[in-house]
Amino acid sequence: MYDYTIYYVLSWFVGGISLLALAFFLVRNVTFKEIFLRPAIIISVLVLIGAIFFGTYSYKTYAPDFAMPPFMHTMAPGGLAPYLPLANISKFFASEPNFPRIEDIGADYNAVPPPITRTTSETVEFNLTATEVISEIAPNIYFNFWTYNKQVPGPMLRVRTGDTVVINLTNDITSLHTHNIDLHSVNGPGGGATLTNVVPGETKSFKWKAVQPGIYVYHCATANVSTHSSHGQYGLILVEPEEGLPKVDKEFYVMQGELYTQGDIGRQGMTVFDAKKLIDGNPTYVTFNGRIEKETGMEINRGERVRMYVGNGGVNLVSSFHIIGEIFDTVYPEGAMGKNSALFKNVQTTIIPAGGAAVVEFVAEVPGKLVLVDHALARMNKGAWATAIVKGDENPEIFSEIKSNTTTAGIMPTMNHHGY
Ligand SMILES: [Cu+2]
Repeated sequence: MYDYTIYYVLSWFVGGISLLALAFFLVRNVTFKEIFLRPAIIISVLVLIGAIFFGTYSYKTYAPDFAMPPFMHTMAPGGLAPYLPLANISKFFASEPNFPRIEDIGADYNAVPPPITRTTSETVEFNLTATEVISEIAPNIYFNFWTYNKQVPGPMLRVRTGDTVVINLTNDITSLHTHNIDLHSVNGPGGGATLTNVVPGETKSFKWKAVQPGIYVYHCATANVSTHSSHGQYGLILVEPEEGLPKVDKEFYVMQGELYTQGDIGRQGMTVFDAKKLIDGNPTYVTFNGRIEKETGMEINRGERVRMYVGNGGVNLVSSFHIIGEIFDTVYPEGAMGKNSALFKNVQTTIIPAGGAAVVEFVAEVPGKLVLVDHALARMNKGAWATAIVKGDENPEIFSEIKSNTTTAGIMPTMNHHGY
């Protein structure tokens, strides 16, 4: 995992040594001294160094007080974007052996809690653990994810309107950072964040009443909020309406998220968080369920009615959620549900805001592969896609090929596997 980091450091080290050796040789060389060690040249160089210094000083920007509310940011006063202080880098490497290694960071699309059948309110309790782990964004591209329960997104939670919900949040002893939880389904300061700030090894609890149905995002809201969310700390909680949701055959849990890493997309080895890209809103990777898909995680039988709970952990992009090869017959726009809440019918693409969610439903009429995307399609190149397989017999009434006797060879350009 660190091969590439070692090569990187070595190349700087070897390069630096050779430059020093060259400088040493030149300074000792008589001709060099004769040419360059003259007052005019020395003064020019000093003036240049002075100009660089004052130029850099005059470029001081980003007053922290308008960057965000002062109580919500952790960067040093007057500092730039929240870069890692050098001390944190050494702290990271000292703690690194303790971080759990996770084979597959992606939450299981099928891990949706079963529908609630009871008709009375109860007190429901959830235990979540904030854990900082190491896992892969794609094969051989490693990242220090911050998680709830060692997965991205965190576990999907399900309660019923009227329930009292107890959240116990533990911060794993191996963590380097404070974490908390803000549930958008909570009415109260910080959505619970103010009551759940936990340092490594600590547990805090709070309770709240689920008064409004909907599908809600939860996330870590520790300063810097956007840094925690863009390390993977988000998930969904469904507050079912009292009467429940209509029965479907299959339910899936999907969340779009963003990862900001230094260097170009595809850089191998351990990749480091890039705060500048975060502030600029230019993620290196856009993912469904935490990482680039390894294998199809959703299976549907032809004719089944499917419901997907789709969230957007953000923190910068609005998702234009679409499934290539399907039409949503029903959408709960922005996750709105319950009495007097209107459903959308027959939708091709639905908007899911950063920190928002939607529910989409469809019947899989035709067998084959479905592709979930953010239809801002350049994001597919950054990983924003996932596949679902529909199994079963062909359905020629809905979809079939028309065999033709004429050949199109030589007329249509042949597409290669990249689709160019
Ligand atoms: Cu956090």
